Amino acid sequence: MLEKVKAIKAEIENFNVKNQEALEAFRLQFISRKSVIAKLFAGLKDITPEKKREAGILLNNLKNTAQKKFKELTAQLNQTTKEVEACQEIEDLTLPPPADGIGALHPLTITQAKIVAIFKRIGFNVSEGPEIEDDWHNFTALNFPKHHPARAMQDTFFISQDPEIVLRTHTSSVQVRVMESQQPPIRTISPGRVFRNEAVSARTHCVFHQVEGLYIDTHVSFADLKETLFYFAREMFGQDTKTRFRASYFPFTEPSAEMDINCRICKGAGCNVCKYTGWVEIIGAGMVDPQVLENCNMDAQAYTGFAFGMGIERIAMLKYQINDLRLFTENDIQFLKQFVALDLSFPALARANKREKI
Ligand code: 2U9
Repeated sequence: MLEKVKAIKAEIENFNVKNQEALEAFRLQFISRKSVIAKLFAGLKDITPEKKREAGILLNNLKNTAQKKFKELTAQLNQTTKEVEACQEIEDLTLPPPADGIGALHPLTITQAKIVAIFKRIGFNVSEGPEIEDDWHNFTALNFPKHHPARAMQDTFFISQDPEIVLRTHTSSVQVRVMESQQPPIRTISPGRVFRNEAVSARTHCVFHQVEGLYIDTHVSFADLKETLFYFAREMFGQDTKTRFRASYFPFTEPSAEMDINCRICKGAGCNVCKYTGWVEIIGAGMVDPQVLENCNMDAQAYTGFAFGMGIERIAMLKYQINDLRLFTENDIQFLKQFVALDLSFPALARANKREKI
């Protein structure tokens, strides 16, 4: 009897099932009423009472082994069936796997697209130009004469000293090129990357992005400038946004001003961002200096113009409450993926965001 039990136990342990039929065969052979184990139990009646107890323990053990194995084989078969069914759901196994999230729009891309869309609605077009500029387009045409202290306002990366070739410190250089090649009316904005020789910190970076704007025509006035920037501020930050102008200085505009909006973060209560003033600066602006118009072959008697400039990082920080400039370049996925579903009302962004769902 012991030998027989051992042999059956080995058979049970080595049993494998590939399908439902094999599982049923196991059940019939080891579990059912007509199984080999049931037959061994039936034979107990012919054993002497002394050996019956020992044989009973042995057979109960074998029965438990068979039942445990049956449970395992059933679970294993269910799992295999699920996997096979999942594979069958894929119609064509030779197809490349679905894209696993192809990324999101960068918050600076979103912010730039919003700014561009706002100005496009009021008739501005977009102009682009080189990041590597000559001294004329980056400085001299914009009223930064050689050795003028204003040049020190924009710490510059030089590509070469003679001739002076620089990484552009602002995208106003693009607008000098526009004025040299086009006649008024000119209504253009220039978004793009600019470079300044500054240490990287939470508030400054050596590479950042700007949108500079220019409007040249007959009778363009400071009132036009103010209304344009008021409109921009309300479209960008909400219709309840308050604005104020302060006098300022830029070499290329006269008069010059800076525009503040009421702090969107503390709503005027006072916080770190607004340095407890309730106001934050978002834009520099002014009437284009007649000398700059002349430098760019425009008739300064016939035409006037306004210009403005803003840092895209600064607008994005205020809009999305980002407190460290370095986050824009670290590419931390946790930071970046927060911006996926924002602002689907902008067609270009909605199109780009749709790709995320592939
Ligand atoms: C031409 C003539 C004048 C563009 C202007 C500013 C004022 C300005 C800064 C904002 C923050 C740059 O990113 S920032 O550091 N810009 O304050 N930009 S007026 O003036 C022009 C542009 C083109 C031909």
